[in-house]
Amino acid sequence: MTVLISGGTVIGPTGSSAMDVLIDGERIAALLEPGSTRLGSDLAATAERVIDATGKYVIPGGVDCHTHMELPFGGTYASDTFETGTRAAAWGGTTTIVDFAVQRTGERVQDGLAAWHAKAEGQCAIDYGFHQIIGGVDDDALKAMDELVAEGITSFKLFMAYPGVLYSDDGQILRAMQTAAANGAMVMMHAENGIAIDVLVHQALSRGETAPVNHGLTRPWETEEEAVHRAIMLARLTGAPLYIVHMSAKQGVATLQAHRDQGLNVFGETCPQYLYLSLEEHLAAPGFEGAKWVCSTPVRAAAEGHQHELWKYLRTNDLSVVSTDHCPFCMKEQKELGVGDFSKIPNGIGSVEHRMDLLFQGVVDGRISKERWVELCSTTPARMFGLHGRKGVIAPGADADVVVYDPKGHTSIGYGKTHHMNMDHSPWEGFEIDGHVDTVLSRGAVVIDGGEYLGSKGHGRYLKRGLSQYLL
Ligand code: DUC
Ligand code: ZN
Ligand code: ZN
Repeated sequence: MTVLISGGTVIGPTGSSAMDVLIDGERIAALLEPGSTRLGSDLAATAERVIDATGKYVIPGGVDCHTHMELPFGGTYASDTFETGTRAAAWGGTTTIVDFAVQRTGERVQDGLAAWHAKAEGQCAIDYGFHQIIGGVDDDALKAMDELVAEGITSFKLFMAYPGVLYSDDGQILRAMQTAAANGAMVMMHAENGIAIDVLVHQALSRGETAPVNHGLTRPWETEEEAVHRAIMLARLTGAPLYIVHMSAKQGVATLQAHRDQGLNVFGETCPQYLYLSLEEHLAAPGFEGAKWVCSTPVRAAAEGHQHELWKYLRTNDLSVVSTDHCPFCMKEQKELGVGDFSKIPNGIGSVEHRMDLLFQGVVDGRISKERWVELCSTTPARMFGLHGRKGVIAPGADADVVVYDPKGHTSIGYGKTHHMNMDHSPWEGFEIDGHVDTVLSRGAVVIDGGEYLGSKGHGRYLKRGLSQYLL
């Protein structure tokens, strides 16, 4: 099928211009000046479908490089399946996810990966790739890292938190980084000092401090900054590239910035929850309500000024990517596991549907430019994780993953309003966005159009990824 998206403003990281976009099958065939006759005197008459984007933005579909569909966590599972989670992503203008396959301590890496393929295959509405969590670094796991790079899994997440579950000690991190330095893979780090945090958690509980707010109080910024610094030192020592996930402490990003300024291949990611939510307003909400916003790293105190600083670091590129860390849990029977003990609340917030809108609000509010919006949400994550050329750009030859976004539209986020994630509440209840996802195409197929879902389960394909484009 040929599709012509006409009359819109095409946005990329380096600028915006009035262009018509011609799609042929699954790929973008051409960008044309409006009214161009180079490919025919009346292209609109020959295209099988014309989408009128007059007054709208035409952007590359969102690339959310940090999701956890069906993640086993804290005795339960993240509540979105690949089917429900990728459908919700499509509603919000995200057309690619990179999810985390899990190897837990004692399991074979290849078995963890096979389990993730089995969960996702034939279920997804949009294209998907995998990172691999290495929860048990040993000789076999290190060998598996080399094998996986050849299979298109070119990034590995390690945890400095969650002792006894996914935690790697410094020696394990060092060995995994040496392997990555040799095979070209990216090391992704959950940078929190889990050993210190576990002591603080234990002490808080023994004092009877059991409410959700204690989740944040027992993970103070020092525990993040210390781990960020240690991870960077180990990366420096080994020569491995390092991407620090879900950064929320301004001090951690300041440390990252200092080492980026020295020319190290170290990168930072943040998520909408750390830009908009706070310990005071959300985690400390009355009763058990704060459990909705329990995630790790935690949402931090507005009084400490993290949120404002993180927006600044998005502008300076010390934070290069905004992902969601989508890890949804219902209140009923899931978050409720932690009534009377905050440490038993499953960690995670669902946002896969709202990232593009939430960051567009940052454009409206004058915090980032519209070009930076596209760069943070689409182009850089694609380049960072080996999808450049296919995803994250509107250019001839790229996959036709395109969003027509209405900057004059409006989106009311909330349960029973705009909400397609498999959750019994919205962590974004009441957020009003001065923009709207109108039309979404995934590899040339219209999946969202005028408030209707037209996609199908199984349309989404597995993406074998290359190495990061940011490395020499
Ligand atoms: N953080 C979360 O909030 N959830 C899942 C895993 C993680 O690191
Ligand atoms: Zn993490
Ligand atoms: Zn995560």
